[in-house]
Amino acid sequence: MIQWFPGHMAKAIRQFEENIHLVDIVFELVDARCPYSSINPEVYRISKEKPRLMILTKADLANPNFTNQWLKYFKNQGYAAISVDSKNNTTGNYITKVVKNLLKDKISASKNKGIENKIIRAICVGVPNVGKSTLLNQIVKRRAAQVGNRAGVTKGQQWLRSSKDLELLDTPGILWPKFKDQTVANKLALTGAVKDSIYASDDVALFALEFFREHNREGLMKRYRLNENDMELNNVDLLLKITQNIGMRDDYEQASMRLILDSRKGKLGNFTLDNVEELSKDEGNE
Ligand SMILES: Nc1nc2c(ncn2[C@@H]2O[C@H](COP(=O)(O)OP(=O)(O)OP(=O)(O)O)[C@@H](O)[C@H]2O)c(=O)[nH]1
Ligand SMILES: [Mg+2]
Repeated sequence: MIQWFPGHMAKAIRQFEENIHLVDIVFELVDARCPYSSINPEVYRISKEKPRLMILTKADLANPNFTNQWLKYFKNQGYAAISVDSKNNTTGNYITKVVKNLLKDKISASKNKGIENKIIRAICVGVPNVGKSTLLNQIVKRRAAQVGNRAGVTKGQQWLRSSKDLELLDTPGILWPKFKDQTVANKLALTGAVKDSIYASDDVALFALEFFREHNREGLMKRYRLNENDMELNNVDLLLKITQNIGMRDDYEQASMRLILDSRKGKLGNFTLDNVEELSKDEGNE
């Protein structure tokens, strides 16, 4: 069972609620590799009255066809939605343009009142490690916010100022009190939104194997030198085989972590864990 809701999360949610009235727009970041599972229900509850921009981050690691399907899905739900690779230096200008376009009525209303350069304030929220600070650094074009490849780098809220009339509020990642189900928890753990110390790496590795053997079979076989016979093994035996092939003998926990880190780095290929078609099937059955 993965369950994580320490006190500082509750504090982060409270701060978000306290500051929502200060901003013109909410950047709701979700991970393009699991855009549905990383939607935080708390974000909707707190920000539903505000203009919102859904940003699918890490699109460079996701399956591009799935990203397009998800963008279509969110737009059908009435969201403004875009996907980004925040490693790309053009992303900051792109976001600035999208935001000014979304808020153009508000900006021109201010102009009519004689305010030439209205300051637009945005708050950036999402699960831990989704890329909030990295994205804001791209917009302000300097390393103003600390970033790092683990969940929980940003500890408190911080305003960043861009030269283009934008003020941006970076926030600590938030998870919600109860994950809907363990599949969601596994997806969040695999993509790095949950601290690595609080889940069993072999559980998440077995979940990953189940997914990759079906969806990224070639990438999995190549990375760990697996043959067709190996692919007949059940997940537990396949994990043991991989453990041997990468020279970790019987340390399957360490091998599990390696598998998780390799997949996060894209070493098994691009992937998207959430499938729009499965979702519409589920909704149809309800
Ligand atoms: N490949 C790729 N990596 C990204 C992207 N955006 C962020 N990252 C990486 O993801 C990791 C986390 O980025 P942060 O910006 O610190 O994430 P955060 O959402 O601020 O995380 P917390 O402050 O812990 O909640 C870093 O290693 C970034 O380099 C992206 O679009 N593509
Ligand atoms: Mg951060």
